[in-house]
Amino acid sequence: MPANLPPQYFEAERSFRQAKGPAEKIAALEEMLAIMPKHKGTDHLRAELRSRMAKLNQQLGKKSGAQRTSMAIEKEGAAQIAVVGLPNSGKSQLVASMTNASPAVADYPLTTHQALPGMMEFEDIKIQLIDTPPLAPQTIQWWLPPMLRQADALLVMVDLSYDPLAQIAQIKEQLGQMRILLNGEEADAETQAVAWQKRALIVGNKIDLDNGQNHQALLDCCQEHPPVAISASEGAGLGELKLKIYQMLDIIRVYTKAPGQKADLADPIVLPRGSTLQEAATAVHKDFAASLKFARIWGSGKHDGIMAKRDHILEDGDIIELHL
Ligand SMILES: Nc1nc2c(ncn2[C@@H]2O[C@H](COP(=O)(O)OP(=O)(O)OP(=O)(O)O)[C@@H](O)[C@H]2O)c(=O)[nH]1
Ligand SMILES: [Mg+2]
Repeated sequence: MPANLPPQYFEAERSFRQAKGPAEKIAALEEMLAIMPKHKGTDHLRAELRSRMAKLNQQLGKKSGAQRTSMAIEKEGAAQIAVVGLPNSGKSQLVASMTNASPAVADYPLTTHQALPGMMEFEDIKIQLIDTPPLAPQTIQWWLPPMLRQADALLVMVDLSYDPLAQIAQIKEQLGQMRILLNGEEADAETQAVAWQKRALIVGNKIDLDNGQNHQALLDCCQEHPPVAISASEGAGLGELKLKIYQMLDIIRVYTKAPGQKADLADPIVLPRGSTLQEAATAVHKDFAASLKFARIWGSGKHDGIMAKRDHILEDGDIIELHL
C-alpha cells in the first residue's frame, strides 16, 4: 500500500538530514511522525522512525543522563496553544495571569529562553497555554518551529504601547520563515504546498498604556479575525480573551450519563465542532462505536431525551446516554 505522504513530511525529513545533534534529530523525527497519516501503508515507516528515535534517545541518555530529551511539550487538556510575539510584549505575564504556571516576567526584553506550559481553566475544561521565547531572529532556537507547528493554535501578542501593525508584520515574517501561515493567509504556490496553516488570535496587550489609537489601528487592520485587547498585568479583558480562545478552537463539550442516573457534568468529552454521536462514543471507549445501538440526547433545551442515531451531529452542552 502506498504511504501517500504530504509535502510537509519531506520538509521535516530534510530538517532531519540537516539536524546537528541527536536532540535536534529527535525533534525532526517527532515532526515526521506527527505529520504521517496513520494507516497500513505507513506502519513500517512509523516503526522505523520510532526505532531511530529510541536509538537517538539512548545516545543522549548516555551523555546527559536525561530521560526525555526532546523539547516537545506534551499536549494536555482540550487544546495546546502557543503564545508568540516580539520581546517584552507580555507573553510571560499573560501565561502567569491566565494559568497555574509562573514564568519569569521582567521589564527588559529577551527574558524567556525556554517554553513553559500552564493550564488555563475555561468553565469546565482546561486549555494548555505555552509561554515561548520572543520571535527575535537572534533568539529563535531549533526546537521552536516544530513546537509552534504542532500547537493547535497560536495567540499572537502585540504591545499596544507602540505600532501594532509593524509588530504583526515582523511576527508574520518570522513565522513565515518557519513556514507557518495564519488564518488562511496565502503564499506563493511553492511555499503554500509545504506551509502549516494555524488558527490564530491576535491579542493587543497593555491596553492600559494605549492612547486609543493603537487599539483602533489594530481593529481596523484585522476585521476578518477580530483581535482582543487586554491588560495582562491588570487583568482587563481576560474573561473575553478566554471566551475568544474557546470559540477559536471550534470545539464542543458533550456530557455522558448512565440510564436512570444524573449526567456527569464535571468531566465533559471535548470534540471538534460537527462531531457525531458515533465519534463521541469512540471518544468514551474505542469499542463503543461498534457496539452502539442508539443513544438518547438532552441538550440546550432543543431536545429532551430524544433517540438519536450514530450520524446525529452533536452540539455544545449536549448530554448523551449511550445504549450498547
Ligand atoms: N503596563 C503594562 N505592562 C505590562 C502588561 N503586561 C506585561 N507588562 C510588562 O511588560 C514587561 C514584559 O513582560 P513579559 O511578560 O516579561 O514579556 P515577554 O513578552 O514574556 O518578554 P520576553 O520573554 O522577553 O519575550 C514587564 O515589565 C511586564 O510587567 C500590561 O498589560 N500592562
Ligand atoms: Mg517572556
